[in-house]
Parts: sequence; C-alpha cells; structure tokens
Amino acid sequence: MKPLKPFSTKPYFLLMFIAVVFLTSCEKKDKPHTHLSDRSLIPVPAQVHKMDGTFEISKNTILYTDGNKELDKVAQQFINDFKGLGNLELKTASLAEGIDNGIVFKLSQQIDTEEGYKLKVTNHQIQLEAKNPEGIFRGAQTILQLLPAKQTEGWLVPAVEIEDFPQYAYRGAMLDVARHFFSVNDVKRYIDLMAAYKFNVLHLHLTDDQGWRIEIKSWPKLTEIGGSTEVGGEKGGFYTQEEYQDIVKYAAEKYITIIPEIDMPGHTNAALASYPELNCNGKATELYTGTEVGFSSFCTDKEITYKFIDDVIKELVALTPGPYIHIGGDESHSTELEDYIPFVNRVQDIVYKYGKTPIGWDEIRHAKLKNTSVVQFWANKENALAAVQQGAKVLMSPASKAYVDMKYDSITPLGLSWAGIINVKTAYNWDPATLVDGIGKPEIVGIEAPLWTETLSKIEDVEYMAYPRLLGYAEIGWSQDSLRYWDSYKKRLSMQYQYLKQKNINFYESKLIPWYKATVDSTAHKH
Ligand code: TNX
Repeated sequence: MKPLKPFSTKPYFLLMFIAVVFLTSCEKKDKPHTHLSDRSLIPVPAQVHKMDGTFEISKNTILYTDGNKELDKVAQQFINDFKGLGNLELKTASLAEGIDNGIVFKLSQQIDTEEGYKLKVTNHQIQLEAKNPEGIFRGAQTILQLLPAKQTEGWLVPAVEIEDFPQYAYRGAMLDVARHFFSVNDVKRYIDLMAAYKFNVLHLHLTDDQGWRIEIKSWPKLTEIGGSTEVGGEKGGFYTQEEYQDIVKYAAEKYITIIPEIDMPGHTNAALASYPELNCNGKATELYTGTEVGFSSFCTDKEITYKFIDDVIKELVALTPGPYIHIGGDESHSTELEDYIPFVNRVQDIVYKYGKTPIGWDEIRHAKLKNTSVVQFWANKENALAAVQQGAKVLMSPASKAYVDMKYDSITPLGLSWAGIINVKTAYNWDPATLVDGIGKPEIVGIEAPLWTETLSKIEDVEYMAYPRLLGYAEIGWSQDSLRYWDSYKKRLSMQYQYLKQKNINFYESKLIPWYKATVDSTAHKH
C-alpha cells in the first residue's frame, strides 16, 4: 500500500463532503415545514402555484414597507392581527434595495386589478404586492390564512405564488340593527370577521318599524322615542353620530364601506311614532315591538315628509364617505303604487342632490330610475329585470339563497323560513350571473347577504346564523366561477374549523361539513 502524501487534500475533501451532507440532512430534519395542503383559502384565489419550501415567521422577522403612510397602516393592522394570534410583535422597517428576506409589503404599478394582489412565499421571504394599500390589505388576509390557526412548530407559511383579484366589486353583508339593536362593539366584531374573508361592504339597516337607530340632530325624537324599544319590547338603542362615524372609520381601516339604509316609505313606524306630523292624520302612532311587515307608510303627499327626508339624508351624507345611500322601498303595502312612484322619484333626486347614489330594494323599479341607481334583488325577478331594462344595475341578494336569517334546517332554533331552508350547500351553490334570465355579469354590481334580526337578540345569535354561511358568500363574490366547486369548498370550509374557533365565533356546525377538528399542530410535518 502506497503511503499517503503528507499534504494530500483528498481525504479532507471527502470528510468535508460527508460532513456537509450530514449537516444539511440534519437541518432538513429539524427545520419544521408545512404544505399548502395543510391550509385552506377562502375565498379561493384566482391563481395558486404551489412551491417547495416554508417561511417561518419568528420574533426576528421584519416587516418591510416602502414608506407609503397608508400602507404602513395596513402593515400595522397585519402586525396587530398576527399579535392577536401569536403574541409576537413583528418589527417594521423601510424597504431598501436588495432586501430579500422577511416580509415585504410593496406597492407596484405592475398590478392593475382593483383590490388585486400578488403574493410570493419562499423559504426566506414573503412578498406581497398590489397597486394600492387596499390590495395589500386583501392579500394580508390571505397570508393570515396561510398561517396555522394556532401555533404549531412555529408560525409556518407554505411556499406558494398567488395572483388574485375579485370577480365582483361589491361584496357585502347587511345587518339589521333596527329589529334588535346591536352595540358599536358588536358591529365592529362583525366587521372584523367580514374583513378576514375579503368582504368590502357592510350595509346597516338603520331604521324600521321597530326602531330608529341613527341620531339625526335636526329631528332628535327619532332616537329619543323611535330608538327606545325593539322587537319583544326590550330597551332598544341608537348610535350617536359620533358612534356611527366611529363605525365608519373602523370599517374604512379594513377597506369596508358602510352603506346606511333609511327604509321608506314603508317600514317607518318608529319615525311615525316619533313625529305626528309625518302621519296623514297628524297623529303619532304607537311604538311597535312585533314582527309584522307592511303596515306603515310616510304620508307621501305632505311636503313636511320631503323636508324631513331631506334633513335626514343631508345629515347622513355628511357622516358617510361611501358612495351609496340605501333608501329601502320594500314591502310598502300601505302605500298606493300611484303614491309610491312619485315618492321614490323624489327621494332618488334628494340622494343625487347630495352627491350620492341611491340603492333600493327591488320594488323601487316601479319608479323612474336613473341608470346609475342600484336595485337590490331580493324576491321578485320581474322587478330585477324591469330595473335592468331601465338601465339600472343589480345587487344580488336572492332571499332563497342569500338571506342569512333563513333557518339551516327545519329544527334550527333561530331564524325564519319564509324564503326556504338555506343549508350551507344551498347558500354556496349558486351563481349570481345565471340566477335570473336576462341578468348577467355586466348588469350585476355584486352580491350581498342580508341578516334580518326579528329573531336574533344577541350577537351570538347573529353569528350562529351568519357563520359559516358568510364564508360561502365571500367566495361567491370574490372567486372566479370556474374555480368554485362544492366539494373543494366543503373541504376548505372544514379546515376553517380551528380558525373560527380561534376567533371565538359562535358558528353553526353544519352536518354537511366534515369539520376538521384536530388541532392544527398535527398539520406541521417533520421530514
Ligand atoms: C323581508 S327583504 C323584508 C324584511 C324582513 C325579512 C325577513 C326585505 C327587503 N324585507 O323586512 O325582515 O323579509 O326575512
């Protein structure tokens, strides 16, 4: 055997090679990682490319932004949301050339879709880009869904590339705070949950027979008297203008527009009980705490009625930055059609006079609509079609699919059933663009899921009816129809179990969904 040359490097190379292989394989073993299949995205994004790798958010992770003030606020919200989950407070820094680690939120003109975003997760970076901070906010919700609901072996985000944008510009939910009153904090909680699933509109049904819930300074008895009760005769409540503005601001931070509704000429008993002059006979009505509809009407041929409406809308417009004012118009069974038509025409003009666009329930199509006005389809297809023929746009809220106050099944303890039973599948499995012959995507502004509260007196009741169905409406509004399948949705919804629990939502555990109840810990893999 030939002796080794004293300074031969060969054996060292071999040793080093073995050491490197050993160490990297160890590192692989110890570094926890996760898979995209462990996560569930609702609404499903337009394009998802699975990649290899995992990004881990730790206490050392830095969130970089490119110095835009509004973007910084969105970053701060992400930090707060993450802190709520993980008790870790991420640090921020401004983005500089060459940064290729950490989390990056960046505005980019290369993305041209409203609310759209591009997200890229690799082993060492999460990069989120959008045209504006709103798109970043939507994308940040996706990042939160890419995290486990509870800490696993770390805050692991699977590597992925996502390009996403919404199918409809208007993705709403409605809360009836008139039948039962809900506090500012309840409404904020509703907003939080909506934001997580990319809704962008909250319609507040502020007035009805049973209550007037928004302070109008020039007509103070509306809330003093009209806001004093609710269904069942309990104490009602109302939002002061400051409280309403607080809601508007809170929603705006989550890129949710508040649309206030003053329902008229019917559904007006609370106002009629507050001011005798709004009644044709000059006498105030009694406050009403039952659940019948269709018995009240403003006196449509008194001038004071229009002075009243002008004052109300003027004050409301001053508090409402969003483009729409909802004027109701439904179930005016105590108003003759010949009175209803000129009434709606005048109210429509008042809204335009103050620079806003009116929305009304589908009955308003009887009036002469401007082609920028929006009709909210809820029950009558002919009404919706007639509105489209006038050139108006349609907001889709078909009661038999999208009314979240309908029962899930015949034994649901809460809710109503006049429009049918809406289980989680029925709520999900419909397409707004094919529901009414003659009304397609170009005529539709979007969808909205109304929640009427005749039978719901607590926020837990509201949540029980809204969740999980609201997740389905979120997906109908946001995701491409070609990507929506019940089987896929069902699986993704089942995986939201821990997320809904983690947020303490009192949701209905539908038997149609094979809820994935295991702690999310078991979804992190070591290889
Ligand atoms: C119909 S939908 C109504 C509401 C009720 C609801 C109950 C609509 C425009 N009007 O006044 O609260 O049914 O489901």
